[in-house]
Amino acid sequence: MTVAPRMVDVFLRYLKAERANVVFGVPGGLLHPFFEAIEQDPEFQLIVTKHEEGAAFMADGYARVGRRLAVCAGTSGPGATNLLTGVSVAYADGIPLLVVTGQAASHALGKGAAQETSPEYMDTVAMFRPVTKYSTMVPSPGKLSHHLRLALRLALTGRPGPVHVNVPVDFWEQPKQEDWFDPSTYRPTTHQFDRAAVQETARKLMSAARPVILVGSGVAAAGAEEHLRTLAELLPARVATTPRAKGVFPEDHPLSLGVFGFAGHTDARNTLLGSDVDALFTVGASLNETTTYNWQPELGARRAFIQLDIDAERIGRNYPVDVALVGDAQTVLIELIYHIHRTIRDGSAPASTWSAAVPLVRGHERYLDADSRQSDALPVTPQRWRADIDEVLPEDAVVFSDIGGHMLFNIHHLQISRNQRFVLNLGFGSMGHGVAAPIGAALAVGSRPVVAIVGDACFTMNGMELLTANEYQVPVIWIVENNQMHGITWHGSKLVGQRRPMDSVVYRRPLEVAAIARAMGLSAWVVDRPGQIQRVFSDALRLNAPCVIEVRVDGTLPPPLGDRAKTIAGFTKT
Ligand SMILES: Cc1ncc(C[n+]2csc(CCOP(=O)(O)OP(=O)(O)O)c2C)c(N)n1
Ligand SMILES: [Mg+2]
Repeated sequence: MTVAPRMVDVFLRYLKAERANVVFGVPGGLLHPFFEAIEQDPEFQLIVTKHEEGAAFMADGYARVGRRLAVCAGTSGPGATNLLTGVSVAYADGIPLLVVTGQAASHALGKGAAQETSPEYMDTVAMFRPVTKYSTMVPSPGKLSHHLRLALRLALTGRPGPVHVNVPVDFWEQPKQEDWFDPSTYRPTTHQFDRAAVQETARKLMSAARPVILVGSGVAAAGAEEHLRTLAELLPARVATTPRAKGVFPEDHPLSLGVFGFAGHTDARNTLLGSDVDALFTVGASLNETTTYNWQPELGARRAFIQLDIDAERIGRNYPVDVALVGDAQTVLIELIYHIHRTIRDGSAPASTWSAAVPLVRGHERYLDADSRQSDALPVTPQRWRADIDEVLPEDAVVFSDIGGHMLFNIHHLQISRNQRFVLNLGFGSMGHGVAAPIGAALAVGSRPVVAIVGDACFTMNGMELLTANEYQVPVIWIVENNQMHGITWHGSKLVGQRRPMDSVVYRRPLEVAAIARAMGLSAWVVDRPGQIQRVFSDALRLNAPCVIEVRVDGTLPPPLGDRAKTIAGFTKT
């Protein structure tokens, strides 16, 4: 017997057309028809998480690393509100998510149905509005496809972002009411650029003696890493990345200055804030607080300040620009490289003098705390085990960081090279993202090793999702740096306010991370000595299963916090 197509079938067909074949969520009554249809369709994988926030984080990881739309879903009421923080993370960082939530049946709306979240009660659509590009309750079954297409168009056009559709439970099984539209017919794939601005940029970069490029995460979002490298080598220009774009330009490249901003590198800071640079080209960098050392005016004091962003709203927001380029980073860079090539072919040579400049510092001396990187002290220092792991990190590893002191150590002390990737939710800065999002990423990238370097408190916030990874056998390696406290707060408290260490954030009972992981059924190791993690990590990789390495560190060593503390201290003064 063939069943007549229902609205839910149409909905699923759109998801398949957008290659969003994994749905993360926690089923519940008012979204049951959707989850049931996903479960029954062999082209979908339904990942039932332990908490909806984990589902949103995983979808975010899937979209961020897989570079495509991801879907998360929660039932009405608490299912929807539990998604909110994860969706906010995606909104802050421009990640395309389709968020589906349940709703009471249409005939019951306004009558106080169980878990009703209509505009008359706890308006979920309103709750999602500030953290999505579009949030709506579908008004009738016939309008479901229309609103879905509108949502998908917004999620995937311009600066991407999350969108939310809330669907009364009785709509899903209504008969199909609309014709099919192919994605190419409902959302534009435009490649716009301004030719005059591209030519002006080419002229300014060609005539600069000390051109520098500041790479933001927009370059990764546009898949423009290789184009950026071509441009830098062509001039040549020295290149720094924002903290969130760490590794988008390989940090072992001879032109790499490392990270500029929060926990960044001295070369990057001295170069970008120094007086030598005569052309600064920022590509997909929003120039926010963490990227600009609290909006340092020196960064703007250039003969040529060229800013490329997909979002016109960010152009000239914090620094006046000489040339504004609005567009997708890959599209504009292709055009720019073409122009520069043509100028060179016509006989001009780039004026860059970097080739004759003193080469950049490499090895341990590149970093603050060079001694701690080589220290044999027990327990191991946060710097030393990171220097150790650089020796064994696979060349195609995807490395997630969470939020805390460990993040500052990660930004400063890991070296991300070509084909590796570093992922961080610094826009919203939510703890726990680095624990759950790697599960989604591993599902998106299949064979690439996914490693999460997280703090003990981030682990306790969303660590139950390790059960999810174990159930579905998603092979993430979590390295949990255990300093038995909220290290960033403890160290930070000594620099701000009354400058007293906040001892409330030091645990009263020791946290046994490896033991917890084993109780969840994962393999786990404890590392506390220098030179130990290399072998343990290789064993973990061979396992090809979710597992945990607990690194017990000397927590008294401060992370590279300096500028942030100064910023906070500056904010609290009136
Ligand atoms: C959801 C959320 N709550 C609170 C914070 C503020 N915060 C930032 S880092 C941190 C502590 C992190 O501790 P841990 O994971 O152990 O990392 P460590 O600093 O010790 O390396 C807190 C509470 C946050 N960023 N996100
Ligand atoms: Mg900690």
